[in-house]
Amino acid sequence: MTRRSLARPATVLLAAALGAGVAVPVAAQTPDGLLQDRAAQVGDLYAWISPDQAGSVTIVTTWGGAHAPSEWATQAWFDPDLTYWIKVDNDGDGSAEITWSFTFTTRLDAPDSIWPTGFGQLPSTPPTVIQEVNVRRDDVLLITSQVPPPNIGPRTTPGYASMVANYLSILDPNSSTGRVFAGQRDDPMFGDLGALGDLLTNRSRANTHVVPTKKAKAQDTRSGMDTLAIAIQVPIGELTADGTVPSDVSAPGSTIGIWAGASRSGPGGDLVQVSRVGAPFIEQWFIPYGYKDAWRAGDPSTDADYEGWYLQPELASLLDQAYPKLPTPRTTDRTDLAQVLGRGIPGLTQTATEGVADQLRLNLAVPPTKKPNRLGVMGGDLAGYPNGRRPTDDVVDITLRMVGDGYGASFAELLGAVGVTAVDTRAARTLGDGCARNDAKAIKDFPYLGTPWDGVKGGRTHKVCPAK
Ligand SMILES: [Ca+2]
Ligand SMILES: [Ca+2]
Ligand SMILES: [Ca+2]
Repeated sequence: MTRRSLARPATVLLAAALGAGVAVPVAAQTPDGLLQDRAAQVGDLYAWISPDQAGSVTIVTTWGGAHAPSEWATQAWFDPDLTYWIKVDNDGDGSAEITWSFTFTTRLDAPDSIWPTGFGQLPSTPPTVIQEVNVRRDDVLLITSQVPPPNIGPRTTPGYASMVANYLSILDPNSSTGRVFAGQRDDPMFGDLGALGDLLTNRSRANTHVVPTKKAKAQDTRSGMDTLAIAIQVPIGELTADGTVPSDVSAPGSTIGIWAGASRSGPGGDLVQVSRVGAPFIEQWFIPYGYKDAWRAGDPSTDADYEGWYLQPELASLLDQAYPKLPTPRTTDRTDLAQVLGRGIPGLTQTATEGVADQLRLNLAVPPTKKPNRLGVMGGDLAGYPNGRRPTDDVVDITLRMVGDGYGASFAELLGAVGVTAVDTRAARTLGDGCARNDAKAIKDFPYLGTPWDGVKGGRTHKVCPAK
């Protein structure tokens, strides 16, 4: 196999997409595709039914990227000029019926102090900087709750792990239901994202890459890093269109679509949407640079414009070029990806009837699994991604295998039974990043994400991660 260039002119890609007969949105006049507004970046979106709260859905979002624990003074605060939000579509039209929004106020209780916090064991100083979160559902204020200080170290924030319980609030005090949390946690995203960014390298199979290097154990390049998280837990009956708790998996009203993003106050005070995330990796791996700005400002109800990028994913071609010894995945007519990622799996997660809509779809009638399989539906576990997303779901491996035509026998069979053509090439089941688990231990109950690494001890970055 000859070595080929991984670079392709954008015009070729655009022509390919246009050839699909699908409308492609007009890119902004000067798109750069770069999200410079770091605070507004949605890291990841998770939604699942936890076995310890089977009547509720937990939705977790992470913000502002990962930060080193010692960088808390500049990285571990929410931006008071942003409106962070989580939306739910419960009738399958791509538009939201429910919006929770989160705005933050920063209070300076000791403006004359040079020190940002007064927590811990210096009794003379009151906390200097206090953040509070105002939680609204459809613009109605539900609660104002305090944000914990970041995990600074044993003198300032001793006993941090048990402290989190003091910062959980009831989401809706009127009905005394649900819970909410906003603050620093371990970044739950795991993966050898550093190697993947280098021409889709799987470090544990680097010898088989078109640019071969010695293979090595995969590293979790997000290990030892913290992030900001906003989490809510909502009773299922408050999410459905008719207020009931669905029990029929195949009923159309059993699945909801979820997405999250942030809006910034623009000139004149209007909110301008600057980011959004539904299913993982759609923006990074499917939407080209010239369209990312428009994508981030968009709404799932108009995502049909982007269907061409699902049907002819550049990622399939890049995987083929990066791993020439693997069977060539289909690079056109990928109705499987448009269906699974953009519309949902018929009978399991399908919501939208027309076009694609980027949402994380969750079937509320599928009971939670006590011992989750990291490959979710691909691993025979119907309570995992792409049916919602649990923090333990290995969305890197799942996505790369779907795109690379390595669906696995049971997932391919499940899709075939509902009329979706999925290909399972045995060799393509090796696609992934060789990293199977997060470094921090999840806590047993809400908000589930692990305790943040403290600024003194720190965490180990690039930690070798388990392959299974
Ligand atoms: Ca709707
Ligand atoms: Ca982590
Ligand atoms: Ca992985």
